[in-house]
Amino acid sequence: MGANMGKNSSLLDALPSTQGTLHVVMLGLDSAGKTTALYRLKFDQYLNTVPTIGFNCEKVKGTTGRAKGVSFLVWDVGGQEKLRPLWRSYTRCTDGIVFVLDSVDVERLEEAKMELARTAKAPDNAGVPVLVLANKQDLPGAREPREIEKLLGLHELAASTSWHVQPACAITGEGLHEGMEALYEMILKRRKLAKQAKTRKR
Ligand code: G3D
Ligand code: MG
Repeated sequence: MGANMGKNSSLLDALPSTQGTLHVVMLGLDSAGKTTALYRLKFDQYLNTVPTIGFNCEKVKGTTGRAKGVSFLVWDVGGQEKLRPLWRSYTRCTDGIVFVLDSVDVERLEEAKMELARTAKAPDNAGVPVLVLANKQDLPGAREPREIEKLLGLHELAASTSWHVQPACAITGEGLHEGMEALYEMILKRRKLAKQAKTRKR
């Protein structure tokens, strides 16, 4: 954790300009693989990094499909409840949520489900697309996307919340960029719908 964490303002001042960058928050239970996924996404490209101040934050570029060249500012906020009021002020207008799941850890699936529901149902996050990274697919016993869909209760989320389950292995990086592409597609779809709704109102 950064030792120089002062007031909110100094945190915000430390952030890079994010014009045209999509804001993505990475969530999930401890040891699901959030940090591994973030640095694996980052590792294949060489972009400026942001110093870690109680959490990790990296600018990552999409490499596949329409997400190619798109900049994402990805926040790996960890499980540090204490810091949430602080980062919430910055992540309020998040474009997407990446929920990282340990696909083997069946024992904590219920806990993961609750955490995801809490996040998706927060008023700040209404309609924000959710990418579920079904991580650790390299391990024996890893659950398949279809099963995870059911176990996480994704169908119970609000109809306005679009979601996608992407099997992944954060260690090799398999599935990570495909996941970001899927998230980007959902973000575009949401924007298009918002724009149409606005036009109709006129
Ligand atoms: P977190 O940031 O969500 O808390 P980490 O999780 O990224 O710190 O990862 C927790 C542990 O899971 C790490 O192992 C990491 O290597 C492992 N891990 C992450 N992704 C994968 C994956 O796709 N496959 C496998 N097999 N392991 C993964 P350690 O041993 O360091 O605790
Ligand atoms: Mg971590």
